[in-house]
Amino acid sequence: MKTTVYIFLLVFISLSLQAEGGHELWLRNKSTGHVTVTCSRNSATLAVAIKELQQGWQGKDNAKVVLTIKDDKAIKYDGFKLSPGEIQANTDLGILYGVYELLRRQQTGHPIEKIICNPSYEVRILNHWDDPDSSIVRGFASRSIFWRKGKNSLVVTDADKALWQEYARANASVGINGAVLNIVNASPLVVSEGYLERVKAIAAVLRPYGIKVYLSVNFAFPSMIGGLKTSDPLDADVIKWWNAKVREIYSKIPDFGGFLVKANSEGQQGPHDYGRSHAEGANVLADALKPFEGILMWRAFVYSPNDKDRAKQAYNEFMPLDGQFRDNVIIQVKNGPIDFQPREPFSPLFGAMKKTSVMPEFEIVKEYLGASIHLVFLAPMWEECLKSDTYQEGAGSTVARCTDGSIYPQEHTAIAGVANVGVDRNWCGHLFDQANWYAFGRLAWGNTLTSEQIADEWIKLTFSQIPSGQAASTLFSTDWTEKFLVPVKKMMLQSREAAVNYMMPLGFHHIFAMPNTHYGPGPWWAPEGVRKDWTPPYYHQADTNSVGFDRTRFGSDAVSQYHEPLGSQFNDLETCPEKYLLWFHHLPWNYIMKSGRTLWDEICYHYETGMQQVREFQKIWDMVEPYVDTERFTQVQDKLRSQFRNAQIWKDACLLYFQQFSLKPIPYDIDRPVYGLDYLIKNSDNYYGL
Ligand code: GCV
Repeated sequence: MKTTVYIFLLVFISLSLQAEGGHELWLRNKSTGHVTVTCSRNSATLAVAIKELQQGWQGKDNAKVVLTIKDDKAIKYDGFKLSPGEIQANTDLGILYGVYELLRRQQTGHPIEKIICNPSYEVRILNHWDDPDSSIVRGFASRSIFWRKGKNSLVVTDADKALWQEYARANASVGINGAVLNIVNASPLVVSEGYLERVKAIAAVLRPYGIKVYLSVNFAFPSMIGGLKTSDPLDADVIKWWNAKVREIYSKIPDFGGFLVKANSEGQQGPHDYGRSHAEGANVLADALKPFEGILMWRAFVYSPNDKDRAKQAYNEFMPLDGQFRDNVIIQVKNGPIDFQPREPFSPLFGAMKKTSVMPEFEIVKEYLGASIHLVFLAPMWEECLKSDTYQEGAGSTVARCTDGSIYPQEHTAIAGVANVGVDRNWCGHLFDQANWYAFGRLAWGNTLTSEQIADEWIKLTFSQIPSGQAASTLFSTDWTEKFLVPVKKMMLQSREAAVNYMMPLGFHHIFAMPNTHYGPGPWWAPEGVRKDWTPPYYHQADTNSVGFDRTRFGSDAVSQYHEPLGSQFNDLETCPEKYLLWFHHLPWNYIMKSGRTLWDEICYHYETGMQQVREFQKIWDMVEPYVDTERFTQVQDKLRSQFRNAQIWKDACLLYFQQFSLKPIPYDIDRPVYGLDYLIKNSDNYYGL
């Protein structure tokens, strides 16, 4: 009898779930009662705030909320004070953020308490790697939402505006307040008259939501499109050109945010081409932006083919320049010293400079973490970075505190995320990739939030089903919590570690089949003539005795770029965390790990564990089927199937390849490889299809 009732209940729940394509993101919830909102001022932003309250209100029916704008020193930037019947802020935008916080609390069943809520960073910005031809580099959600190809590429349609507005709303709801609209490998088109008009149109739609627009520019624009013979930053005509271009932009977009620059990196020109330093280059653009209060984000993603250890180069180039940059320059530093690998120790540039603003750059799009096929929740990776202790000013000098101005004052503070948004119906390609967009915004607002809290909120907002007229507080039944929320959250929180396990555990890094995708394994990939630092053997250095990159004091000495006692901890085998072992150490295959196993065996068990974790995710997802509409359920189920196959490929490829060096058996309690190494090598550019 009990079973019959249970089955009946499940069937009932499933039938009542409406198909959803995921387009509404975490903003699906509608109001369950009436609210009266009073505010003594008017503005486009306040109008949005009032509308949001009325459309998403899930508090007491016929309640009243007062919106108060007044100066309060306890409130920083666009922060706010929240209490049950009032939101107070210094700015209209602060009110809007307060509204989203209030609604989030209602819709996730959290009490509305008296709180002051200030953002950790002044600038919380998405970097779109969108090209004006509408393609997205490392994008997995189809084409750009900003740019279109073809002869009508500059026509702004109502559909464009509607999409940009939805995008702005989603960003504002999690506190994101800026967007760089084009890729760092910037095309000169973006600063041409026609394109600037389109930027102006985008800015107009984003403005009420507090999103400023920024552009990536190429250092060589003056000679590329300005008719000048040089782009030397100290040349008077070059300075004039930048000043005029900036004036032109601000004449169209008075609240334009500023520029992002990738210079002397991966073929992009920069000040070094003219014998000038990064600081000399950056300052010219910064000076042009300064009168308009614009900022310049200058990337530290630099590495040359000749360096013995790519991981050291950014620090080596930028540290000597500390104090030489203008105060509206922020050095944008990727979380890891190499790139956005599944796991890297934090970049030593965090906590290094004391007189220069530094901002973290995270990659929301999963370039190296399974594209939009694998389910990988990235908040734990970013949390790991933000909470890492740099020891800049003794213990407790976390990356978060070194970048948000808590340790050394910075004129500007900022954090960037490479966006994963495109015109796909669900915006990101994978439903769970929406959680990464959400998580970036939440961490940018509050850099001490936990991944657990963020996952909890996102799941509730994305999957709850609100019967009309019912408030959220009654929504999260024990059944839903135990059978849906808890397992799905567990899956999300384990997913990044699972990816590390089946891709590159124990400090392995950059062992992808490199040519195009950064997707499948390719520890063997090293064609003749290709830059060594683009090939996996440069990073894993496997031979028949040993494996790993020696960055100790006997090796490249990258450990010395970290403050003490961290440098010594990484240097010493006893204290180096095993998760970074092969990042910092070159070790024999039979080195004994803390578990008592040999290094080789431990590697094998990690790959196996990762693969089994994905198998568990499949089971979890199948079990929660009754709580998700069919459309979203099947989408994720299909992708998990591919993820499992791909995890198997990663395991087989890496174990069979490294076994050629270790010459040891794969422990016999581990499932045997399914694919052969020759087959995997032959198909290494085609893993998506396997
Ligand atoms: C936009 C990596 C990526 C490139 C990217 C580069 C960067 O190398 O593979 O696609 O270029 O990082 O961050 O500039």
